[in-house]
Amino acid sequence: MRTWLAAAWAALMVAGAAQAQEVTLKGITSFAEKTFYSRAFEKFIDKVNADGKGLVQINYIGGPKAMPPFEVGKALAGGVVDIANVTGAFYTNVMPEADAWKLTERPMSELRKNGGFDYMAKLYDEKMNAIYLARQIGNTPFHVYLTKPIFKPDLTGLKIRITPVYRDFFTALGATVVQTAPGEVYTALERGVVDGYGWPTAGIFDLGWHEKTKFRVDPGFYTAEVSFLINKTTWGKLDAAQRKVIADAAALIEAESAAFEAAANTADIERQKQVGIQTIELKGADGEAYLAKAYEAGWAGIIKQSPEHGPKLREFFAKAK
Ligand code: 173
Repeated sequence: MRTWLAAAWAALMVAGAAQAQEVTLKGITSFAEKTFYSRAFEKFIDKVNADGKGLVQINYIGGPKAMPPFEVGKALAGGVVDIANVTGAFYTNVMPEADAWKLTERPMSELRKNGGFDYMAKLYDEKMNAIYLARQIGNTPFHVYLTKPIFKPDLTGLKIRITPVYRDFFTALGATVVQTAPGEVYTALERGVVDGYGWPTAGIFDLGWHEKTKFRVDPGFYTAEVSFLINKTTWGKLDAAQRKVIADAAALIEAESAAFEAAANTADIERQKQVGIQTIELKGADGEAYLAKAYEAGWAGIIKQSPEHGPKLREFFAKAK
């Protein structure tokens, strides 16, 4: 009897030690809830919460109503939130190099092999106490959207809403730039504070900007980036099974991103046309000069912000010339 009890007790203890308690992580998005750039994150959370029953759950705190987008990077670094959906342009105050993701001309699958991803991962570790999980947006260009037409690659005399993504390029094109979070774009357009804004191909319908937009400038430039990050201290406390739930869900989102983005971009270009947004196409030499200036100004800006890492990132990210 004694031996039996002792054995049963010992078995229970072992089971208890092996089975970690379910952990709940705080998740935040820097884009409005249920809008395009939050959608894949919401899908990721649903998957983690389904696959992670008894192991790990994410409590979705929400978007900019819960926390201003430009504060998400600091909150993640400090562990105020555990997991975030955010673009590098929103946390250049913590890690200026993150804005360089916009300049990648190779797919993430290649960057994960050529050393570029590892180089960035080290910066996330050192500068942000963070682990980079997945890039959910990496196949969508940015555009200039306008309320007034232009006829050449020149924004002189126009006031354009920006984030750090567009600052160097639009300034090089002669624009006067005004930085705002996405949540302030509609009002800025409505009040005539700006004559246009930078934004990727998809998503202008989410916050009603199509009502105030007359023109989209093509070609698109750069490659928009939105990614999932997790606080490193949080990650360090998870066991292998908990980490696997998160890493698998994240990998699935990154693998699906190209198709997910292509469908949204095609649909939104069509919808923009339907609502009367005209395309200003910079053709031939004008288009080439526009794109060349975009990358030249973009890299010059990154290298100025980070003379130590900028040139190295350019080697990994830029297309072989
Ligand atoms: O324009 C923006 O707010 C911005 O920088 C961005 C970046 C990635 C996706 C969507 C918007």
